[in-house]
Amino acid sequence: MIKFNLFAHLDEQHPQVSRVPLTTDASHKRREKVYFKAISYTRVNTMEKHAFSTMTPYNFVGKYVRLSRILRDDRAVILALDHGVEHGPRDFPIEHIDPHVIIRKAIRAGVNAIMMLPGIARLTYDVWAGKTALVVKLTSKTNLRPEEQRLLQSDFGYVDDAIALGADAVAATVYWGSPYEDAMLSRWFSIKHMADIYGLPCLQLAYPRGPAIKDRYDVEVVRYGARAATESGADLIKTYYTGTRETFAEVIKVTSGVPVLMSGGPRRVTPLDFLRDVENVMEAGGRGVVVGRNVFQHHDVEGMIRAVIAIVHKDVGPEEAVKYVKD
Ligand code: FBP
Repeated sequence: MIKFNLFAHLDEQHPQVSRVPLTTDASHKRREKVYFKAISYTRVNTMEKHAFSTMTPYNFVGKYVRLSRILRDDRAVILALDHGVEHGPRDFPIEHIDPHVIIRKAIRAGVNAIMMLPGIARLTYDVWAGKTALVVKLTSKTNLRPEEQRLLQSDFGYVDDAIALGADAVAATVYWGSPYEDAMLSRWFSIKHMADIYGLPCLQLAYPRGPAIKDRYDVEVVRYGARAATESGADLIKTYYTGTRETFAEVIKVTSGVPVLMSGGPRRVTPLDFLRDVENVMEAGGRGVVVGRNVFQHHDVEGMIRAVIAIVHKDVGPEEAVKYVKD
């Protein structure tokens, strides 16, 4: 989560901690934990507290606080619910056409966060407020557009809207390789610029897609997108599953510790097929999933989410986890 030593100013006061080199994610986490503990409790002396409170910007703390509402034990299961625009209402089985129904079930199952567009967040706050974290997606497009325009996502709200809604993070898509990459990057950076000011983490849907890309799930292509997302300052990356544990591990390697979450994708033939993918992602070093169709197109949304949570958070195997799902 923390990619560089934001606590450099506290190192001098903690030589025993700062001696440990910051080479891995775990070492970053350890140092961050020690310092947070140090500044949180009265057993530190006033000088240290003073140093922290005067040198750590508010927005850093805000980003940390919000990320920790989404990532539990450094991992997350996020429900994606922007399909009404991205694909149209036909993505939803009739029993799940009302977003309240899906959200209620997802919350009962214990989902860590829900990613949705501002309009749906507004309509459903009575269900999710105070029960799960909110990721507001600020770009989208419909498939009603002419085909060539579908490689571009438009503004679907602003960072102010996300803040007004009480968001814990914002999200935006970048189609790496699109002829509109330039416009999407401008959008990404204007969102990120505002979000950074207010301490809102930015999730990037890093989707390689464009005329030069023959196979968007190819490991080289996904790796490239994930690396580009890292270099564009994403706090969380959501990207395509490359089909195997080994190839997905290659993707994880290029993000320098920025958490990578698997994008669910079209519904798999059986729940077990999907749960096996989730296990592979976790074994490869992924930090969880952002999933839509594979859970809400199943009649047992709750069971599917419970099964995914069991794998992501409890290291349960897919054959065991699938028992949560009712046929
Ligand atoms: P799924 O789990 O259903 O694939 O949802 C992930 C997601 O990125 C959604 O956020 C978005 O609506 C959809 O996939 C976009 O799908 P497509 O691949 O058709 O652009």
